[in-house]
Amino acid sequence: MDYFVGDWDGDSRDFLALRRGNKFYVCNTNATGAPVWLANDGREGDEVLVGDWNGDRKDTFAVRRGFTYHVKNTMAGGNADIVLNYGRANDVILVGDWDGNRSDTLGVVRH
Ligand SMILES: [Ca+2]
Ligand SMILES: [Ca+2]
Ligand SMILES: [Ca+2]
Repeated sequence: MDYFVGDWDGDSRDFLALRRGNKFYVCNTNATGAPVWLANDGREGDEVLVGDWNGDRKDTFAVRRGFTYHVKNTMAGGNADIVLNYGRANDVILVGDWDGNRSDTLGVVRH
């Protein structure tokens, strides 16, 4: 099981999400309600990145396979909004708002 932290609903409070297999579960509040299950096409073993890719203040997932990234701007299931190739397959990738425009992008670390 993998855990992620992000502001999924854009209320500026970060909360937990978790992944079990190819299913994502997202919590938005401390309330005891069951987490929201998200259909997702992630595969076990994918690396998952969290960021606000489109600057709407809501964090969403991007799934990495090698140097291909499947970026989603919503929590709905289905195809990625953006598919891009970046860096090299064994790069260490960091997510951040490097230019201060409120949208997150990828950065690469090479040793
Ligand atoms: Ca939130
Ligand atoms: Ca967003
Ligand atoms: Ca940015």
